[in-house]
Amino acid sequence: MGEIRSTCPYCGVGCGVLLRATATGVEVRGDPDHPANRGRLCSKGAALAETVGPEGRLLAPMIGERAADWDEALDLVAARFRRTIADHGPDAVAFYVSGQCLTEDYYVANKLMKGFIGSANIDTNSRLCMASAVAGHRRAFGTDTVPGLYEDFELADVVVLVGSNMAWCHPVLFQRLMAARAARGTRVVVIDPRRTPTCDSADLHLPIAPGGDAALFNLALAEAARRGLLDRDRLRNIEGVEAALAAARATDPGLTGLGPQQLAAFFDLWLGAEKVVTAWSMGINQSDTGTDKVNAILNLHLATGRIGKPGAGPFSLTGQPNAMGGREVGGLSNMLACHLNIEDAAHRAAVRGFWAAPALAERPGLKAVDLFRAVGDGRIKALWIMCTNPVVSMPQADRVAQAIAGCDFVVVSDMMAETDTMRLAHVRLPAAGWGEKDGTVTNSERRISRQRPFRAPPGQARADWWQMAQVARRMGFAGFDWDHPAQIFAEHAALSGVAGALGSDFDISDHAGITRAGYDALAPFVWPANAHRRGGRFFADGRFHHPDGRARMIAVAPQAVAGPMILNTGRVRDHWHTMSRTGLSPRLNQHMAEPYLEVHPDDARRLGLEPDGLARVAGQGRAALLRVLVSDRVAPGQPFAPIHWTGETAAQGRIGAVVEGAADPVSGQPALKSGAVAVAPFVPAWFGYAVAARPFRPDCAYWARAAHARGMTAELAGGHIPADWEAAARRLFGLGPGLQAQVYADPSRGRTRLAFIDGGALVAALFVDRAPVAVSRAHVAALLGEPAGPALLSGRPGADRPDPGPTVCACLAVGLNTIAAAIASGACPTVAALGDSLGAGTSCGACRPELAALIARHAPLPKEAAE
Ligand SMILES: Nc1nc2c(c(=O)[nH]1)N[C@H]1C(S)=C(S)[C@@H](COP(=O)(O)OP(=O)(O)OC[C@H]3O[C@@H](n4cnc5c(=O)[nH]c(N)nc54)[C@H](O)[C@@H]3O)O[C@H]1N2
Ligand SMILES: Nc1nc2c(c(=O)[nH]1)N[C@H]1C(S)=C(S)[C@@H](COP(=O)(O)OP(=O)(O)OC[C@H]3O[C@@H](n4cnc5c(=O)[nH]c(N)nc54)[C@H](O)[C@@H]3O)O[C@H]1N2
Ligand code: SF4
Ligand SMILES: [Mo]
Repeated sequence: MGEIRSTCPYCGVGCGVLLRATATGVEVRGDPDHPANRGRLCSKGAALAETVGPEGRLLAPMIGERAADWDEALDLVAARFRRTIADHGPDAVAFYVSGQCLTEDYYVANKLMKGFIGSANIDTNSRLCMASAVAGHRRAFGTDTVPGLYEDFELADVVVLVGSNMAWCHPVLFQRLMAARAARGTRVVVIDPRRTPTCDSADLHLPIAPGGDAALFNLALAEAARRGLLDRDRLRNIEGVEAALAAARATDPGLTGLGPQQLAAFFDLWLGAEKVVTAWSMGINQSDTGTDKVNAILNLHLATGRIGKPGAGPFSLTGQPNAMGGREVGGLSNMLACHLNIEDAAHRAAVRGFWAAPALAERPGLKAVDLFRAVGDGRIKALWIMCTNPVVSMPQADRVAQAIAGCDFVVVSDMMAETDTMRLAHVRLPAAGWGEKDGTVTNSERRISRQRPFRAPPGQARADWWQMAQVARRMGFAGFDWDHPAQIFAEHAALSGVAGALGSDFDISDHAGITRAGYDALAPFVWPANAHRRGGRFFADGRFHHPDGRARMIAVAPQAVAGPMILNTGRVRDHWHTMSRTGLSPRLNQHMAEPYLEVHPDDARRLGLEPDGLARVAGQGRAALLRVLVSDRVAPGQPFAPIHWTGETAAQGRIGAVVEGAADPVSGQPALKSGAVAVAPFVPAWFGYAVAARPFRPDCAYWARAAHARGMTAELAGGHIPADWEAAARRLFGLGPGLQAQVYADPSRGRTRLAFIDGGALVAALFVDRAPVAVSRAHVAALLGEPAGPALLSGRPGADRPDPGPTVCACLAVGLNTIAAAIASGACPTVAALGDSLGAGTSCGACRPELAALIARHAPLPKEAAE
């Protein structure tokens, strides 16, 4: 069979992939012809084949704990929604969907809720992600338009990354930027309170005070005016210039937390180049002043005319593969479809007519935070959650869990049988996943690409659009009888033509007549795509989408984030959100295997936190237990924790439970990066490390488990010491009393080591210590299934087999110790030399910033050599 062209299901870069189905799964490589990545993939894209196995999939619709067939499940969902609406009105039901839905899924959900049920209570996890960018764009431009293209990162002279850890979160676009930097000397500025891996490849890192971004961009605007750099022609077509300038001039530089030299360096770089791209993501959006921060950035680009030109413009990096597509179809509760406004009567009339909608929603629905509040207090009585895991990812996550648990009727559609949200559903619907689904996604540069299946879904799993359309039909609604996503795409494209005629930027009416064959062959394209305009940048002509054609500058009064301990949260390189898929990949689990709290050495000293010990992080009256990572990459008072651990993968790793998430008044997006917390050491009676050939679920105060190529590994810690470690270990691993055990115990040091042997091979091992267990994880886990030798319990390889240490390069599985040794020997003074001798960093390149940092740390040479 030939290769199938599809798109990576992870980040908003939207890389093209080539898939070849094999007897056991799939081979994945970067599509050299896809304009987003030209063949490149990052570690997550390269590991896709490891995440499409049957493990954990939900295979049949479940009503309670009983497997049902689709007819019964869909009839039940339709009946319960119909009855709830009849008894309590349309606003008593809600959908909560996701930027990982395909455009076709999203379109159907939005049409059903806003056109036929007659409520706008459909919101999406994009509220946690893109809502402030959307609101900022709409305020400035009149519509939610990302003006630029990826090639602008390659054409710019200065690229500013603000609130973005691009090296880890948009790795392939970052590699494109790094290639341009190597070729033409692009200057890169990173604005982030943390010194992230992205900073390691930057010319200037500004460790901004949390929330200080609006002040910084305001000050740059005032400085631009002072230097006479405002674009007088452009200003004539902008409203609100004077007020914005006045607010900028009144800004207190103290709010940025930066010194005069740092500010001057930034102004010189930004204002000294015509071709500047300012790209931002969650460090800007996820704030209770996120919309103002976005507008402070847009103000500066508008006022200096650096917008809509090759190599110049503001650029909102989208997170999820279809965050942009969801915005196009109107997945947010305050949008209509195709960038039309729900508040506008003419827009509503057009959509009503096009859909022949019996009950078009008249006003915006509830935004995510309020939506779950309404679930909690019983105003919403029937809820359908699709393709997202809010019990982990929402702020106040325990309250969200309680709300869902208390709701009369909850449907969850997911690929996986067990997620923290799935566990609370009355009806669980098995969703087709990546590799099985057929549809389109839109990436950060407005490029629409096809996802194509390489196999049929397992069991009875079905596409999300099909599930929604079936329920709509069973509720008695007409207009939902597609039998292929191509028809939905065509309908959406036709509606976009109607929207375009009303002035919407989103118009892809070129494709309104697309056939099944045309859809199957559809090549990636950038919108708009219609008789007037195809692709390209917006606003080059100085015209905007407000009714008067003018842009708006917004007067922004910056505010500081206050508090002695501000919890910053975000992502790690090799995991995707709640890990339901990346957690299946042993390679990806090697990079970071535990939930952790990164704290500055001063905080650690002050609070009595031990390196590698445990910390209790409390906020909202809830706590998480995390491994302590002491590091000066974070500032004092600004600890950082990753978002990826769940009730499935850790005892108390759900960081959403401790985040309050006050919402931005304009966008409704919660502040997910600035929760007030208290941090204290958690001192357990024992620490443990366990490995087993078969999956196990620990039950102690602290645990974090991860899939491994040979089974499963777990870090453990407990409050009290069991009377009999051997019995406790057998319970932990589910092993009978018959199985042979090797035991080593040193009670004086609180040390016990147990290995269980079956048929001469190691099946499980437990290492217990009073202090954090010092064994080579990589070595011990690799012994699973191997013949049990005498040195099994030493926990270290013999002198002949050096310990590679934790994995740094996930693609080629090169460990930290191996790399550090190569650097220290003087043989590898550069990242390129490490690649030549060890292969590290030569595949996806995502670890190159870490390699550069390791060179800086271990090399007998000055840092410049690492560049
Ligand atoms: N590996 C990986 N990649 C991903 C994802 C993933 O789960 N894993 N998820 C995807 C999704 S959905 C998204 S939304 C994107 C997110 O991509 P990013 O936004 O790049 O990722 P985050 O780690 O959430 O946050 C970015 C940075 O914001 C900084 N920050 C915190 N507060 C402030 C502040 O006040 N000002 C500034 N300037 N910075 C601040 C944090 O220190 C952090 O380094 O990543 C996408 N890509
Ligand atoms: N504190 C804090 N919280 C955050 C963030 C942060 O930075 N800090 N970031 C926020 C952001 S930007 C985001 S985007 C969210 C992400 O948060 P979530 O959306 O909750 O995270 P995912 O793990 O991606 O959830 C997707 C779910 O859908 C399932 N799934 C995958 N494919 C399909 C499919 O095709 N159909 C269906 N029906 N299901 C499927 C997966 O198994 C998984 O359970 O988290 C937000 N929460
Ligand atoms: S950068 Fe990585 S995660 Fe993002 S789309 Fe490309 S391969 Fe996938
Ligand atoms: Mo996101």
